[in-house]
Amino acid sequence: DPYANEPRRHIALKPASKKPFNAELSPLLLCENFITPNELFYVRNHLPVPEVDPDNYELEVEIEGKSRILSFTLDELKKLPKHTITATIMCAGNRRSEMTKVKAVKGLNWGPAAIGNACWTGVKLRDILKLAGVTEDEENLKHVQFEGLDFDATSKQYGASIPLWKAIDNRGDVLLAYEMNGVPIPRDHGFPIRVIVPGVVGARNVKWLSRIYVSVNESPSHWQQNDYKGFSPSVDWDTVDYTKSPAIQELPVISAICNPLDGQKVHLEEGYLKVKGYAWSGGGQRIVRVDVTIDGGKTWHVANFDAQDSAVPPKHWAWTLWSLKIPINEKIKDGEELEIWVKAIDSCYNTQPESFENIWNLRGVLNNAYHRIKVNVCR
Ligand code: MTE
Ligand code: MO
Repeated sequence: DPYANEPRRHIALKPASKKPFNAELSPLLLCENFITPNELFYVRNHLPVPEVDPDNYELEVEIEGKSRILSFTLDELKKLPKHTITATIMCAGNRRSEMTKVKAVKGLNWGPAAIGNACWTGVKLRDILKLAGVTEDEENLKHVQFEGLDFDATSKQYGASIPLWKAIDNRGDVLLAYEMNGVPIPRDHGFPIRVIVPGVVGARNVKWLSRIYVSVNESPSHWQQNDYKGFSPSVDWDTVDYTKSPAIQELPVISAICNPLDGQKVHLEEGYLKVKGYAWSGGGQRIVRVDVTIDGGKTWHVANFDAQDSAVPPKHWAWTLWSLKIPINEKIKDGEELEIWVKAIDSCYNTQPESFENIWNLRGVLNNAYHRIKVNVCR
């Protein structure tokens, strides 16, 4: 069993699949911490978790067209200038369970908690690339490929790539991280080294990093070429052509209500309904406003920000936690159903689509329509 040696997991992580292990937290717990505790951070593994001996760990760095291969031990990486960023990572399939209600999609049935926010410490990828002789204005080299130490039954490793500009730009903040919230990165999250590509889809944040390849083309891996891409709602499994869509990198703006839960009975606090959640945008954009409605959009209430990082766009990588007390009209009776909607607006004034119907895609990615939940009022 390739899964015989998996790490222990916190019981609060509810598995969406066990082999490979994929799990998320209850949204109620998720929005309680601006920094998600390591043991509660969602896990998205495509393959068994590799066991890596930190003393024998080596990272290889190769440049297409150059014969020299650099290699770094863990100690050598730790001696390079150390940086810390606070960044949210989100799976492209976060909130898939809502899109699949419109029409079935293929993929893990994620709720709204395939997302987490952490402090990541490590070496700037830019510093490594400079040591390898890669410059800001390479003419032919366009991508940086990453390979993980996890592999499938045919010995194919997990892999992905990002554009070279993101890797080399000082504002890109791409890290080869060895710490998560001040401790060595836990096994499930990529021990001993994982790539943190802030503002970019989870899939490019390669865990258990073994090799960096600076190249002319994108990663040839399945996950770069034939997965993690968006399509028109009219594309189905008979007509899909993966060469026709670009790989997802920066993610669009998203938000979700974490408390109350969909279908919950809610108690009013002195005539008010308390609502809490998160909002986040990719590409280093900051959340500037979160709007909530309980009357189908006739009245929008602006939420308060309970926690937001001070970083400025386009280097704002962390999510925003928000809350709001909505006054409930006395005419609303005990047991009556209320529908709550939320949408967020980012610093580019981009906002979320209203419904899933028009953004539906066969793989169920980019699920960022208004989050809509129903609750029953208890008087
Ligand atoms: N890296 C490797 N080596 N193997 C993987 O399966 N999964 C990716 C990414 N990096 C993956 C990986 C995906 S799809 C996501 S969403 C994030 O890791 C999840 O990171 P986490 O498990 O630390 O939350
Ligand atoms: Mo993912």
